[in-house]
Amino acid sequence: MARQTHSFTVAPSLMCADMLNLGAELQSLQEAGIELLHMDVMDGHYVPNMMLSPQLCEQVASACTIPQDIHLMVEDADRFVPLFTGCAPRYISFHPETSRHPVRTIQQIRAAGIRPAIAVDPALSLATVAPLLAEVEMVCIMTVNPGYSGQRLIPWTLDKIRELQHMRSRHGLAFLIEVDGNASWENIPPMVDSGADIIVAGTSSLFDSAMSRSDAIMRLNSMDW
Ligand code: S6P
Ligand code: MG
Repeated sequence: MARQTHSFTVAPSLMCADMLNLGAELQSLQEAGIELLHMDVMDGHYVPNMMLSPQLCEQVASACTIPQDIHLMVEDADRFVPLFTGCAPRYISFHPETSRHPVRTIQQIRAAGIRPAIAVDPALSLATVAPLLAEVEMVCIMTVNPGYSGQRLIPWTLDKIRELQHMRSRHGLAFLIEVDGNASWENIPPMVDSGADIIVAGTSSLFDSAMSRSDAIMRLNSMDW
């Protein structure tokens, strides 16, 4: 049977960029036609690591025109959402178990003119988030545990991408499916075949230390299936 063509958007994970050379990194991503920047926010509580601040997101917004995709990995999503509206991102995603009333958090994001999204931890079942699917513009399936770059894929999370795609078509919904974690040259094809619309590209592909940024972008753009 012929494979179905399914294009995808590459969202570079900015925490994997060379922070001491960030201006040049942003310029080359913009020149390469990148359409979304994945910005990981970590509070040292929900995950045992700390990452990107609101100030940095605002500086990035003034240094380039690539829309931002803010991924909140924080204990209290409601408290963090207002901190990240200043950079006018395209999406804010949060982990629904970090909000007492996730629908209210979604409404708060939408009221700020930002597209609401949820991120699904590997251990969280899709049944748990099913009531939220009609409310969001994007669902991020995490294929590693939140907190760090450079981890290995949890293989059965690929089944969740496929299951989510089925739920979307069964209910006639239109949210995009993003996949985040160990999107390597080997893992991207099964992720996209399973239904990923957006691939978060980190150390496993775009920021692969074994190749130049431009070679990595070229390889990503020419991926064929
Ligand atoms: C992980 C974070 C991710 C990473 C990304 C890095 O907590 O949400 O967005 O930045 O997974 O990519 P890689 O290829 O190093 O796994
Ligand atoms: Mg992320």
